[in-house]
Amino acid sequence: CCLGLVRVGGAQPAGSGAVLPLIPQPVQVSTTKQHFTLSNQTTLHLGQGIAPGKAAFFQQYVRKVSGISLKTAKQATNNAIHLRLDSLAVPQKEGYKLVIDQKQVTLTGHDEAGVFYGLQTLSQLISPGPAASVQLPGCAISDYPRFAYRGMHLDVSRHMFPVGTLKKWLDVLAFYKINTFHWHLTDDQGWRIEIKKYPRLQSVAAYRNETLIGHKRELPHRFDGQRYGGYYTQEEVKDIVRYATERHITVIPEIEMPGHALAALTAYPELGCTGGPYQTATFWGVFDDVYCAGNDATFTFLTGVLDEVVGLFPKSYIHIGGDECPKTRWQACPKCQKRIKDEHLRDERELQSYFIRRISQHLASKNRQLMGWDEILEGGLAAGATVMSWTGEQGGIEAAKLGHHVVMTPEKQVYLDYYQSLYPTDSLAAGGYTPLSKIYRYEPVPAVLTPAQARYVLGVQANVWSEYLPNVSKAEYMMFPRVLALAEIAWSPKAARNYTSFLTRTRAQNQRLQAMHVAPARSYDWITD
Ligand code: TNX
Repeated sequence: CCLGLVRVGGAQPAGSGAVLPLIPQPVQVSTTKQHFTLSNQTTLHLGQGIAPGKAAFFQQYVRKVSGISLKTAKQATNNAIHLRLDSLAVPQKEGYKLVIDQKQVTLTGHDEAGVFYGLQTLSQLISPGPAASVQLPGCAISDYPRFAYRGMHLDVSRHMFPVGTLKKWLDVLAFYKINTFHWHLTDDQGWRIEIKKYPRLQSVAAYRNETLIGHKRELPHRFDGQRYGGYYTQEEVKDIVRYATERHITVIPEIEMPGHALAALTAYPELGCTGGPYQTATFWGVFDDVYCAGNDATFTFLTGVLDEVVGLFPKSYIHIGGDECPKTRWQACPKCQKRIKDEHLRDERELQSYFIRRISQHLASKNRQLMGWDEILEGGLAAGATVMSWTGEQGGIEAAKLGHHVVMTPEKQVYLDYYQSLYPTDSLAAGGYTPLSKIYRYEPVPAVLTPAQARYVLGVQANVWSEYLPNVSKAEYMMFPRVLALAEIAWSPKAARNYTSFLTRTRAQNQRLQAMHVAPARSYDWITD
């Protein structure tokens, strides 16, 4: 089909040598015939301003995949990897230059993130496997990201994953230069973050009965009426945030409101319009019972929750969900109707906007910015809100035109809970079809935006909803290698994109994923379009 028509990217200059197995494709690469030999004799020389711990993860990675131990050195020597900071030599934020010749490796970063990403590139050049020495290809790479926001989302409400696994995945995200982890912590099927002020979130909202959930073929062990659930303690949350920060990944927490709130309502039924009783959802979907927008207790509860959340996630955006909120209960609720009247609102859509604005003002008082799914545009967008465009591109386009920041996550293009193949025997997924090629060909900046409007597009994110991901191996099967396509569209220049080259490099990455104990799908072997 169309593979032959894909323009060969400008990133690999004509006449340069072999294609390096890197993902994302750097801005500029040229290769030489020389090689640098990495061995136990190679030292790591940390230049001015680079903290000794900065290269520790790189030393660990090299040891893990090859057995080679690199020592750090204060003095510059031959047979060394030199790390330097120089924001003049590398003017772009998060950018780096990497030069490998026979004698040495020189890595110059614009900032610490740049040095970090250069080390990721260097890590990717190492073929995994035990060895006394590894040959690194001679090259000169100049690189920096296209987008400042390069994200992956993970739903831990429908199914939860261990802290150790989250850390492993954070390592992998960093390896591909993704810098944002959007952590979907609450939903109808379970509340997964410890909030000390509201203990019933832990004892009630964190659990559900497993009788109806899922699909018999995929989840036979779940049809036994057992309780499913759990939550991340505040200590675990802090640990994840610390771990991510060391890897230049920002963690954005999501606390869903006003919809997708059934687990919280089960714990605190007085926050729903009918007063309950409710039951943490035992099947997937969208539920009519949402937080009551006419009850001030709802706002007391949510601001109480958010105050603890703000303390756990320093500096990040706070994502408040905002998607898929049915208005059925609000229509029948005297308190909600009174609020509509008192606040001179036109309808329930404006009531939702009132809800989000009130939360946004609270976050602003804590110096935090609100992020939400594109339904937060309904009834008017809160000042300063950043929009995540998931139902398509329209929400993102509208928000950018209004001068709001936007992250593009359109479901039909980049959802990783959708099928990656058309094989009838493929493992059950949410529906939809987002093969590797489709994600790779997605262009995050909608063509209808003017250059000035396009600047509001911060970047792009892939979303991993976990309804049909009951365990780690299924989650990895769905995430990898598709996350690699996302990583490349988020980082590499548009002109450098070349699907044929991407497939070759993805095959080479398979080994590296396995060295990191990740089991990817082999979706690159499927003819998908
Ligand atoms: C829609 S995407 C949802 C999620 C589901 C997902 C399934 C979004 C903001 N909401 O609650 O898990 O579809 O693909």
